[in-house]
Formats: sequence, C-alpha cells, structure tokens
Amino acid sequence: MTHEESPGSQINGASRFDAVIVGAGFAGMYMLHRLRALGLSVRVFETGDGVGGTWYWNRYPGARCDVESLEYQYGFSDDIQREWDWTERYAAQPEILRYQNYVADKLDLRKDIQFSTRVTSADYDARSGEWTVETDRGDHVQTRFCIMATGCLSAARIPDFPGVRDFEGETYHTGAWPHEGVDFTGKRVGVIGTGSSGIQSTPIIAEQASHLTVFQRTANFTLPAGNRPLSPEEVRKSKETLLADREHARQTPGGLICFEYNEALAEEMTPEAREKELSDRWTQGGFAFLGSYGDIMATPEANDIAADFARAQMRAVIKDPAIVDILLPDDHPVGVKRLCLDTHYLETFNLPHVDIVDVRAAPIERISRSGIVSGGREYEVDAIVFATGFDAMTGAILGVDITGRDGMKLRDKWAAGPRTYLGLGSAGFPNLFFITGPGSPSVLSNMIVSIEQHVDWITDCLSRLTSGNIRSIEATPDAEDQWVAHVNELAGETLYPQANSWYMGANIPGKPRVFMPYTGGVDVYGQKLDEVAQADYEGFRLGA
Ligand code: NA7
Repeated sequence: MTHEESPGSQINGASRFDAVIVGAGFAGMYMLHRLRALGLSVRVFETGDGVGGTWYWNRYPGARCDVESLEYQYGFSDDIQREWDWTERYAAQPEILRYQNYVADKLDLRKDIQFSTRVTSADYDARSGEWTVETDRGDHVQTRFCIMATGCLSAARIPDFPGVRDFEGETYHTGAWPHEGVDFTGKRVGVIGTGSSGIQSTPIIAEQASHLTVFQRTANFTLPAGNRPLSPEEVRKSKETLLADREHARQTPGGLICFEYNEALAEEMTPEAREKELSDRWTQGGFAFLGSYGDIMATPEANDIAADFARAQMRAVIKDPAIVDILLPDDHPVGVKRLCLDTHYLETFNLPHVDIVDVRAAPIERISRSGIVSGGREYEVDAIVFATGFDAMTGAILGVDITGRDGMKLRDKWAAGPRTYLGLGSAGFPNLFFITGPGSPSVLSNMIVSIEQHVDWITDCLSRLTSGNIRSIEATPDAEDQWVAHVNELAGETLYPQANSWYMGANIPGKPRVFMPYTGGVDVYGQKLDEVAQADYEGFRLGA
C-alpha cells in the first residue's frame, strides 16, 4: 500500500458527540486516536481535504522540517515507528505528509474526520454544560468537550499592501501553496519575506526563475541545516531506541535529544573553548548552536559572542560586500527570532540573476499591476511569493468565534494578549482545551513532543472526568493570573522579548506585544502538568 494522500471517507450525520476536535494535523490526529480508545464519540472538523495540518498547507518548494526526522515523529506507538522508514535527516514536506497519511490509514482515523469543513463558532451553554459548534458547511453539533488542535502557525497572512488585488501576475502564499505545484521556469519572481519559508524556498525558486528578487525587512540568522540521507543503519538503530529516546526528550528543555545543552556560562569558558563549541555546533547544523553555553539566551554579552560567530560564518559565504551589508542580521540577538536552517540560501545571492532589496530601509509602498514598489522604484515581476508568515499561536484559535460562560468572547478576553492556565484552558471557557496553546512550550520545543504531552494530559483528564461523573473542568481566574504572570516573568529573564518576532505577535499590525510561548522548557513544564493532575487538577475547578 502506498501512503499518498487518501480522500476523506463518508461519515455519519450525527449531531451530538462527546468531543469535537478542531483540526486534523499531528495534534488532532493523535487526540482522536486517544479519545476513541476512551470510548468517547468524537468528530474532527478539518478545513483541508486531507490530514496533515501544517504539512498539508505548506507545500512550497523546499519546505522541510527544522527538527530532525528521527525526533519529529510520533512516539506513542512502537508499531508505527517500526513500520516507517525516514529517508533524510530533515524530512521534506511530502515525506511528512505521506507519514501522516500512513498513520491516518493505520489507525483508521478518517472515518471520524469531516474534511473541507471550517469551524466558524463554538458557543457554551451553561445550563446544558454543552458546546454548540457550527461550521461553514452548515453543521450544528453539540458536544461536551471542545478541543482546539488548530496549530500554532496555521493562519497564513498576507500584509495589507495597497494595490495587492490589482497585481496582474500570479500570487502565492507559502502557507497555502497550490497542490499541483508551481513552475516558475522563465519567470521574474519576487519573494517577500525572509523567515524560514522564504529562506527555504528562495534557492529552489532561483533554480527556475529567470530573475528572482527577494524583499527583506529583517535579516535573519541562518545556518546550514546539514541535511543528508539517513543511512539504513541509523534508521534501524533509531527504531530500537525511539521509545526510550522519547522519554529522554521529555526530560529536556526543547524536547530534543539530537544535541545536549552545555550548561557552562560563556564567561566560564576560555575563548578557545567557546570558539570550538560554537564551531562544532555550527558544523553539526540545527538548533545545537543555541545550546553552545548556558547563558546564550539570557545575557546580551553571551549572546553577542554567538551572534558575532554566526555573522562571520554567514559573511564568508557571500561574495558581494554590498549584499553582505543587507544579509547580515544586526538588530536582534541570535535565536530570539526563530533560527533558520537553510540549504544554500546565502549562496543563492551569489548568482547573477538573484537580487535582494532591503525593505527595512525602504518599505514596500504598494503592489502595482506589474510588480512591487519600494523606495519609489517598481520591481517588475510575473509572480509574487508571499513568505510573510502567520498570525501565530492565537490566529487560528481566534479565527473561530468562541463564546464562553455569560456570553464572554474569547476574542475580547484575549484582546490584550492570550490568557491561559498552562496553555491548556482559559477561565470562563469550561471544557475547552487548546493543544500547544499560548502559555505552553509549543513552538519553542519539538512540537511532536509537546503535542503528545498535551494530548496525553487531556486524555487522562477526560478519563478522570468521565469516570468520576464530573461534568466540567475550567481554569480558575487565580491560577490563570498566576500562570500568565509566571510566563511573562520567565520570558523577561531571557532575551526573547527583545526582537520583533511572531513569538511576540510583532508581525501583525495591532496585535498586542506579549511573549506567547512558555520559556521554562518542556521538562519543567511536564513536571508542572504532572503535579497539577496529581493534585486532582489543582488550579482548575471541577464541576459536578
Ligand atoms: P515568518 O518567520 O513570520 O517570516 C515572515 C517574513 O515575512 C519575515 O521575514 C517578515 O519580516 C516578512 N514580512 C512580514 N510582513 C512584511 C511586510 N509587511 N513587509 C515586508 N516583509 C514582511 O514566517 P515563515 O513562514 O517564514 O516561518 C514561520 C515558521 O515556520 C518558522 O519560524 C518555523 O518555525 C517554521 P519581519 O521579520 O517581520 O521583519
């Protein structure tokens, strides 16, 4: 059997379920599997016409995970990991999507997923203790538990450039890429954005385009991913250790074991030892670089050393000094915006048909009928690729009109920034759960580890509620206030809030600047989750 994408199957037309799950990416798929095993009736609604979430939508050329394949896979099933062979150190999007389809087939998930359906609203009724969930397909279903498995980077966003609708060429967003692919051969292409998606797609688009212009607002730190095929021996060995490795990963800050954090502080190391550590980790590729010493994300002095090292490596690849000036990041510490892993990104700017335009100095004024206008100059293009990112972490949740107790709207409650207890629930919204929600480690960790951590916790919680005949669980305002303050305080001890990043909501005009993920690490966070569950869900109110 191949594991290409399979179409959704017909599902029954019931209108009441024990649980509704929004989204069929990694989180929704595993949540469905666990809740079914509890004997609950479950319906998943998914906007796409297949499973995959992030990996369903982000089909742009060069899309690749920045966490290593052997760690970026489910760890809950020995069978699944034994049957699946990863081929590359960092899996490309098609391989990850094939894997997700294989899991959906193996666990027979599709029969409970309604595809091509966007959830539009969820309303809580205190009298019945039930949620009413509505969709753009006219569904109107009742459920006791509502679980948002909506992903952290799933509300794709094109900035509101004047004239964007007048452009007469082709336009694409990396996060909503056409399934049939795009052929840029012989075309003049403009890529706007130099985050991970822009940095991954630029070298491949340059191979096809007759001319490529990249529009950069913020120069990003990027290092060679060091992608390569995995040997059969590596794959075989990983199968023997995956379950133990996953347990180990949960005891690390990032949910990763492909590198160890060096706990020594920068000043405790000799310059030679630091240089060697940075150099070894740069060569290793990936996020190992950010584990070079203990205070790299905590003090400007320590961070500067790593940032200078990174800039020197980047500078060495670029031939034209004028381009060096544009491409070298100089306005934020390394690692506080997501570090990018690339394959020949900087080298691409040594090609004669590739240009970079600094739109920090001269912001994009408008899109014309035939191109992009910046600094009073029109850059004519046949196609524009918006690699402009997402309304991260809250965009997809708040894209659903959620109304809790006493008519309170989640959008209003979160107007000054997301408020959750543990990133899992919000006061006033009983039986509503967020998987990897704001206030949890989520995007600062290996997402699969964090997803499994939340899904397992929610499953145990629902098991406790159903077996104890308890109708509802809801974060208390006190616990939530303390958690929000704790998350802010921890973030304030790091350098993270110093950059205009999507972690801070800074890429969305008008979005409150709040550092959204929990910086304390998957290990510490996991202990907290365990303690809360063991104390019979302390900080939550259980309702009979
Ligand atoms: P990112 O990382 O949010 O990158 C979006 C890029 O688009 C970034 O370079 C932005 O510049 C740029 N951008 C956004 N709005 C504008 C405007 N108005 N003008 C010019 N440039 C703009 O999204 P990605 O899809 O690349 O990556 C998302 C995550 O996916 C990534 O971090 C990995 O975790 C995987 P800015 O930096 O805001 O100045």
